[in-house]
Amino acid sequence: MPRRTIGTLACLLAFRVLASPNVILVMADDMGWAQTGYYDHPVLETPNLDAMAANGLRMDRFYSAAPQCSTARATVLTGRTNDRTGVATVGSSINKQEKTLSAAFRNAGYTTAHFGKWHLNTVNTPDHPMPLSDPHHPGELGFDYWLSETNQFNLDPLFSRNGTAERIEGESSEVLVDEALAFIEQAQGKPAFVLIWYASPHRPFEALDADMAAFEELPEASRVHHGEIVAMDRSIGTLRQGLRDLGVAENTLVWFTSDNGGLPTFDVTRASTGEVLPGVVPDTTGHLRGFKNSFYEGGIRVPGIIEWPGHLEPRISNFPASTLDMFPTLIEVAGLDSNDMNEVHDGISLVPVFDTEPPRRNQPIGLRVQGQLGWLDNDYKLIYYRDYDKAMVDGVWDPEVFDSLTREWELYDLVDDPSEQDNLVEREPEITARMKAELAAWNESVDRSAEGADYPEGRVLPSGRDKPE
Ligand SMILES: [Ca+2]
Repeated sequence: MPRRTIGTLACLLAFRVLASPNVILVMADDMGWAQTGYYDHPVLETPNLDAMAANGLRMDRFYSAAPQCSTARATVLTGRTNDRTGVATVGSSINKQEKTLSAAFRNAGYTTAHFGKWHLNTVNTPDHPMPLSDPHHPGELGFDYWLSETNQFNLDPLFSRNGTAERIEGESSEVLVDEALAFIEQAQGKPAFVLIWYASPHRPFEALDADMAAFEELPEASRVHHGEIVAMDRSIGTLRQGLRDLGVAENTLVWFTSDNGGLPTFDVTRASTGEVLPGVVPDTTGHLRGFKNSFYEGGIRVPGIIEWPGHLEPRISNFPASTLDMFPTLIEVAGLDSNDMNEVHDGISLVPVFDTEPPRRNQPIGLRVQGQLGWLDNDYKLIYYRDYDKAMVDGVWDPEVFDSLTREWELYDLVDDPSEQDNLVEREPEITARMKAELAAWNESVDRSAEGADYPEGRVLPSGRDKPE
């Protein structure tokens, strides 16, 4: 081969390496916004998340675009609000007609893998975490490799490895990171797109004794819950060190977040089973109002960090951003084909935020779950909402009381009033009217998507493995 051709190839190869970084999306499950050392949590230390935040883009106004597990995960994988995708509520599955982030990476030559909690499938059998007969397992949505469980796991987790049940000894967050690092090491020169979706610190809680040692003063459930975060944080340290050891840290973007806000401080009794779910103390959301399932900030604002050594200067951002932005951002970061993203989508690329603080976000963040609506536009958030927590009756969450609540319009200035104590709907009629109109137009667009208007067939095909007619 002529020397010049070799040189050109080397250049092309170097560009290719730079243009196709590994991408690892790491997501905690039910970790509240305030549950990090870098926000000065009163009892919890998270040295590895703190180091990642100090070495990356720490986003202090990062949102999950839905306040619960399945709906939030749908926004990550499609770049669209959950109701466009078929994921109306917890346990729903993504329509097969959706264009997914994993498929976009695979089409661009990446090897793709999912590790951990999935919760976008419908079959959940007691003896198998996710059989191949499940038509919505990760392999059906663009993942080459998967070690997954429908929902919860803790110590010595039972996973489905590409459809085969396998129990693995160890703490679950550490198991997931070890497996993900092994996958990246074995990628054989291909760039890797990897999801690490922890089941921590979600209920049921289970932690190693050593990880709970610092929390002896806390009630039992809170002690174990925090112990799960300690293990998860340690696994993040293992991940960061592992990438350095493999020599790929500077060619790997790692994006950490949580799927929804923190757990309530009060006990909740499940009306259906009578099971008491103990509250978690200290407070999981800091000064933010509400918890998981809520459209208040405590339900949706979550930790957000992007680390990409050598490509992204460490800084702290207050730019409002969400899980809907992951798909457009990664198209730009990894040079994916924009035709591999659904044309109607809800986020924006955050690449400009990597090194500057844009004065405004031009695309508001829409929220829509089970008839409740939200429109987050820079400083303001408008919600049409009934407060989940108002359905607590003598410590028991009552679905009948919840159904009887009427939805109300609420407007908050999130900068002046981050705890959302002062409803401005009456005092700011112009802002309210403008945001209501924008929200109404967006809501109609989501209705059209939900009916299948964005798909080539013009309708939603039956789910499962059904092929277009
Ligand atoms: Ca969750």
